[in-house]
Amino acid sequence: MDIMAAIRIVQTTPIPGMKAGTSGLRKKVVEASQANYVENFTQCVFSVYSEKENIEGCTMVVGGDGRFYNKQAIQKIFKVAAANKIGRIWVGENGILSTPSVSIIIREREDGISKGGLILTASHNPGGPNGDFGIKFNGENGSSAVEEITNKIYEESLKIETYKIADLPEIDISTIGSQTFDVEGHPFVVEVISSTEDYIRKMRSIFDFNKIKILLDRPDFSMVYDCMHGVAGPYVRAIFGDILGVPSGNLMNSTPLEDFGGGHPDPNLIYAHDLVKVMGVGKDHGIFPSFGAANDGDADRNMVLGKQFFVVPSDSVAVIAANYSCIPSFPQGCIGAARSMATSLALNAVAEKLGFPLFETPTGWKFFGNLMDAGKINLCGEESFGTSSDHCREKDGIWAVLCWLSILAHKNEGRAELLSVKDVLSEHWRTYGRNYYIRHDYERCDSDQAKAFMKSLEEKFPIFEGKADNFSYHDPVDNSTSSNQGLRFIKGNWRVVFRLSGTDSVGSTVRIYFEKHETENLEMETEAALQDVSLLMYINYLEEKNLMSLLRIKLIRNYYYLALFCERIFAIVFMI
Ligand code: G16
Repeated sequence: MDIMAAIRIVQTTPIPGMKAGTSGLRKKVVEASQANYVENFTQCVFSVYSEKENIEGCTMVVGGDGRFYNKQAIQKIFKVAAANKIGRIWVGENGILSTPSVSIIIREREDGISKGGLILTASHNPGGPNGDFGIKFNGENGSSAVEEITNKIYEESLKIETYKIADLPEIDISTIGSQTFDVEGHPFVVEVISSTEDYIRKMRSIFDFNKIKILLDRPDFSMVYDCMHGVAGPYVRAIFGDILGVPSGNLMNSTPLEDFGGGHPDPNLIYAHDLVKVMGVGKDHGIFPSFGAANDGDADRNMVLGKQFFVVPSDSVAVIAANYSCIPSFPQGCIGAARSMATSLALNAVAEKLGFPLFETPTGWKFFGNLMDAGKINLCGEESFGTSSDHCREKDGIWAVLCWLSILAHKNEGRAELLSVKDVLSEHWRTYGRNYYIRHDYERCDSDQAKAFMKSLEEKFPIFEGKADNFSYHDPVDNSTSSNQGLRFIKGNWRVVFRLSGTDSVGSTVRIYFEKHETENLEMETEAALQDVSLLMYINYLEEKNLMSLLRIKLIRNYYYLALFCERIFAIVFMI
């Protein structure tokens, strides 16, 4: 007989700060684990969503990146969901589901019957009791909720007085199978599903695994994958280990850990240092693998490396666009692409030459969803290590790695000598030019100071001799406008962008992006190529007072800036 559970109405009070950032709510565990936090948020999601959709008896997906506090949060979500008359929850085994796999399950499992899902992730942010926790709501199309919805959830969170909860027992999520409860006459089913099955099926339908295997079996090719102890591990072991035959020793950090092994699960040159070392990036000689890849905590970001070589994410999406027809499910190539404004213009060069439309959106994957739903694009990418297509409505780290392997497999067909990742990039730059690109981050700045700093920059617009503006996006599909999305300074072949991060759990991060397009000097060091651009900005347009207060916090970690700073001092001394 089904276990019976009663519904209770619990008195609560609003908890400030439940405003979604670039992608959902991200908070320190200490804050998110306070009484009523998860219940308040979940109740607000269901209250807002039920105004739009009839959710009684519906199916929803729940899962996340396996970080600390997810398991407790999942049990709380079950209780609130049952009391709000949700009919069934698909939860990943042990609560594990990567962000792109949730999107695929929402869209495709049982013909897309699900009305949406809750993803428990703070993405690339560190985990553990002192780390971050995150929760976000994805709608019926598998995409992160749009601002209209997240703003309503926030408004609701400011006035919430009660939430509903079903008195369910602790539900076992470690074994695949279903458990049914009788919640005051309504059936409530928790179905524990395989974390990987739906995702692997989808990847098989997109890629030619046999062709990729021919590349991986070449005696002159080897690859290493760093899962950074995030959620990618089970997917990577199944696809790259079991199906494609990559030795298990080459699949690094592939067990998901609640604290990501104490690391920062962000696949970039700083935090994916194990992989960077294995691949010999920055080393002159040695024996290194031909291909390296890494994903972040929830497996939606990707980093691709060649032997002693780093692929800049903005270049990565441009290379994929230029070679899209190498991937079996895109025989027509790119029908349209989108990039966030801060992402380099490398994709524009491909769009121009190959003649497909290009959209420039604000930062945040959710902005791509409308364009995909309207059939306007089938590829998108961001500088923040995100790339994906319309096969789901999230960025997809493993998909991007498989794209790269498909391109390499295609280009190496019948070749005696291996065409490397670096060779692919050099060929790309010769055809489309090269966008030298670098990002500087000033983390954990005081939020008021960071805002004042941005304001002081806007005040410099009139004295800037190029074109400067505050980016605003008009969505061509739903006609909404998102303004204040970053400051652009453009002059000739270079561009500098400033924006505040939307993924901080504490304080503010100022991001500065430097870019320069070159058609001739294609093999320079990035820092050297951009030196004049960054120096010019730092010397002429930054408010010294604001910059200094930001830098006091960050100077030590920004070695590159330190070098520039010294040069600046020399330059000033020299001018005097
Ligand atoms: C999230 C969004 C991305 C966005 C990134 C930028 O990534 O999903 O679309 O590019 O944030 O973050 P910020 O605002 O800090 O620059 P993720 O991987 O954290 O979900």
